[in-house]
Amino acid sequence: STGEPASLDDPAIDGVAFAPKVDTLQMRKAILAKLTYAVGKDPAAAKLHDWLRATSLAVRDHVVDRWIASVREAYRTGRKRVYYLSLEFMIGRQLRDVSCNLQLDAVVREALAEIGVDYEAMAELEPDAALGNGGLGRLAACYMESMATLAIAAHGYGIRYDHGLFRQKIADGWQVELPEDWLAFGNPWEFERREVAYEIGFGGTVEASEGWDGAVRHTWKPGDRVLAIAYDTPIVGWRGARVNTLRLWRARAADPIHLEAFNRGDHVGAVADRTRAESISRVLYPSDSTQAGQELRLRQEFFFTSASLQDLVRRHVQQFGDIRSLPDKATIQLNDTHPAIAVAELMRILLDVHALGWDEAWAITRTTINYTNHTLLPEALEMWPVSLMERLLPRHMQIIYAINAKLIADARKRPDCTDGMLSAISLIDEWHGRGVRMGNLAFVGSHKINGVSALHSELMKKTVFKDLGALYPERITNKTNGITPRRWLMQSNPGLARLVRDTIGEGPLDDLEKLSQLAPYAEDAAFRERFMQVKRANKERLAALILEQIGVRVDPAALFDVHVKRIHEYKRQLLNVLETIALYDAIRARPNEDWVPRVKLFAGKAASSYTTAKYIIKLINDVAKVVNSDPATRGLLKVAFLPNYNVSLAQVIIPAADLSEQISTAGMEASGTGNMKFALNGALTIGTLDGANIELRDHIGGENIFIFGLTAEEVEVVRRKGYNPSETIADNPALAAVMESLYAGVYSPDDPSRHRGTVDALRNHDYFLVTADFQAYAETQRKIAALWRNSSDWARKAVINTARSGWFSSDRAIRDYAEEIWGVPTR
Ligand code: GL9
Repeated sequence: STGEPASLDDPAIDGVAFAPKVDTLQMRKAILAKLTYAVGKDPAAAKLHDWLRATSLAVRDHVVDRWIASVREAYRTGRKRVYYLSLEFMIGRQLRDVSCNLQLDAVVREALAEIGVDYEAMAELEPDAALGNGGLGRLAACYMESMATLAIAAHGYGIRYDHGLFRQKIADGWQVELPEDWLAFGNPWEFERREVAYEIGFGGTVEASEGWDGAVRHTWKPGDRVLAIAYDTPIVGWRGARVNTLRLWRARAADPIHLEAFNRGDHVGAVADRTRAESISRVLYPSDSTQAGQELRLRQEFFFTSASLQDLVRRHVQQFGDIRSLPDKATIQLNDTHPAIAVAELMRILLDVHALGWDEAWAITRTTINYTNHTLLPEALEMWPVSLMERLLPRHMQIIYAINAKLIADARKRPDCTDGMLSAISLIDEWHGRGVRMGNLAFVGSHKINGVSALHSELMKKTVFKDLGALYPERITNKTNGITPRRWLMQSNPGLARLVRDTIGEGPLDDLEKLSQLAPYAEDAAFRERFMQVKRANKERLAALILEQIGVRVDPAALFDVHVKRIHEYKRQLLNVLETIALYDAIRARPNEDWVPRVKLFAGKAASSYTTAKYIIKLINDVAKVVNSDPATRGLLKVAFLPNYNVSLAQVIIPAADLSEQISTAGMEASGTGNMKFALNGALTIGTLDGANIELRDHIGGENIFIFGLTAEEVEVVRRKGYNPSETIADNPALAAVMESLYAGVYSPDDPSRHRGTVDALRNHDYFLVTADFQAYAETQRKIAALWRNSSDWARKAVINTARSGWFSSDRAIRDYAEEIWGVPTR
């Protein structure tokens, strides 16, 4: 009932834009057929969930046609494939994304309208695939979409977690974590591949024997084994340019049950092994760079890395016959160090399974693998205890020691070699009770190592990879992050997308940098009016959501000042809250001043073990409670914390923002990607010179962004000299008053000491330099208020933000990876 079978060998998959030809009538019939025969429901009895499933399946048929064509094309042309290994893929909802990219959105909408189903309400029922924590996981999702858009033959590899990132509830102002259950109603977007199963070993022993050629061969005899089962999700590129595969692994026990134990009456013990094995793919590691449940995490990392490498090596050998050509036909991108064990696992496969010699195996490994670093935060640099590694992965530890010996020997040959250098580059850290430095392992095993913004890449060379970078300077490169405009403009902000199209045509849809053609319209009053009308409509929608979710009424005419991202001290939600309190004090002190009505909107999750971050959430809610119920600031200031920030909520919040808060301590946010999404949607940014904010300023112009605060270099100097926050506080009466009121419990009358720890930390150490940047931040906020009063000037800058953020498309980022790291063509 859908698609022409002939499209399976569609030559257009080589790069020509394509749209399935299907009319509303055909789509309606297809949806009804799916409802009847796949869902098994009578239309008269169908619930919205049933329609969602039927619609997804009807749309999916069009995806499958393109998918099969894409796979065939890769085999036919024998081209190089990109393998993107990531422990996180935060892909969000699929229906709108897929329909938009296949240009089926209008047809689906009309077909459902004819049936009498509310598309918007139905689409809301789809759960987010939240298989990630934050920026790193969302980046992987944007990159998968751009790789398909640019017609790169790419495969994503990760874990199919039963439970994605926890659901956040706010109870009495505190974060409460609830399990997330995205698979509860099944998942129409995945295809289970029972036949694609690999054994993943853990523990056991290594046997050495002499091979036919006299060389020593090692055989790893794992103590236990888990099966990795593949689940494939098609990833559709813009205009169906290509459909790639996201292959996620699920852990299964080799033996589902111990029958003997069961028959003995031990009904629980009979499935204990199974439960243990399957726990590997049970939950997404909830941490955002904090410590935790070590062994299971290491098992997860090895599990998905080994399955992915076995799979790609099998595919390569099957197609090309010879493992030696792997680097010509495959390139592997490690998304952070989580899959860094790939360096040792690929070596093991080449040495022990394919019987290559060390040098040849090492050359193949080192030309095939690349590594992206996403953070310089020391607590996020993975280091596994040597004892744990030796127990769980004995063969890999042998290989790591051998790599290390050669690395050290090479370094010793250098005239400038020092002991300090040797201990810094070593794969083994001897300082903290012996650990394997996964960052160093990833570095030495990689062809290219990239940071995610210009500043971050430079800092990488000066900090974590100072010595390795000096040894191998040609390896470090920068690839500034990007975001997909399909999700972050077309789907999330259809009003703006329509305005762009009406004004400058289709160009930006295929090349986001063509948005620059919008720039002259910043001077056109009628255009600005339409631009701000779109913003206004988005704000009304968000205002309705805020009211519905937390019962706070906000005025869509107010300045929407938005701070949404993971809650972390370095992201400095606290700086924003302190300034909010200062503003509240000022309004009450001078009620007759011409205040700009403002809504301070926050959202974000705190890692479950990160107590300080949880107190920040509670503080925001405490402040909200006081401010929102005070008649003195009615209509002038509202504070709102929206629970359960995720991709879908971001898609509603970001298009409605006037002001984007990107205020991390300079040098600490590797890139940020929210900053790009906001600018694209016409929000102005208040930000520090950190991460990609710097490049954002360079592209949109210093006059269209509000930069404040210490630079990364200044932060370094201030910290080195020893910062004294109490002096800064004493010099700033407004800040001092804020600190005192917090300390006195003005915002926590039920527990006056609740926020004293926060105040003490700021007064005594203030590692994140909140107080140091307070004055500059507060002054910049007043400038922003002044600009807001001149609505045409504000609108001009908003338009320019949209017009000049095309460079931040993930298509640009992926093109750079393709040309400079992977060596694969793009369309
Ligand atoms: C991060 C960085 O902190 C961000 O600045 C960066 O934009 C993204 C993507 O490169 O990667 N690194 C990291 O560990 N996280 C990031 O967001 N954390 C999470 O994803 C939770």
